[in-house]
Amino acid sequence: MWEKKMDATLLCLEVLLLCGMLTSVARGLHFENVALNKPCTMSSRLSWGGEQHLPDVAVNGDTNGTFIDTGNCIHTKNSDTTPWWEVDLGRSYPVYSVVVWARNGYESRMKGCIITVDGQECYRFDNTPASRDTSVTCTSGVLNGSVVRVSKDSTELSGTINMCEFEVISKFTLVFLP
Ligand SMILES: [Ca+2]
Repeated sequence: MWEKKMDATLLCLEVLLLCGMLTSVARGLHFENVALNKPCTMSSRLSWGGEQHLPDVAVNGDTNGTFIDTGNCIHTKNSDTTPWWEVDLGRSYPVYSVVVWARNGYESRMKGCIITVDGQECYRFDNTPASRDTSVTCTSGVLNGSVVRVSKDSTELSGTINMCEFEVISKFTLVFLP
């Protein structure tokens, strides 16, 4: 009888320990925008605004959707029939989701855009997003890679890539906290 009581006590302790570990794990989940302030390049750049609208403004942390005068959004040339923009994360990350902030009133320009991770297709915007900020996950699941690119099919009515912020959300290794 005494041994059974001890077994039950140990079982209870193990359950409590497991619950405690799970709580710690939950606290340790860490998501981060790994594209923030990383180097970017793009196929062409609209000349409005001089040095404004450089490729890096899409990862400057500012989601403001006003294009003119803010220099906060990228815009490929209207004549560019194979436009693309990409960010180099510096090393390989698991890409859990991507958040795109379109230009105010120009959400339709996201239609036709294809997001790739090291050349692997992550997501294709078959339709105009319902809102200016859109969070998507890769259709085929989490992809690993260091270069995340947005490109567009030149047959789309508006071939321009015009967006104000692009976030790559990655999850880091679990951290056990007290
Ligand atoms: Ca921005």
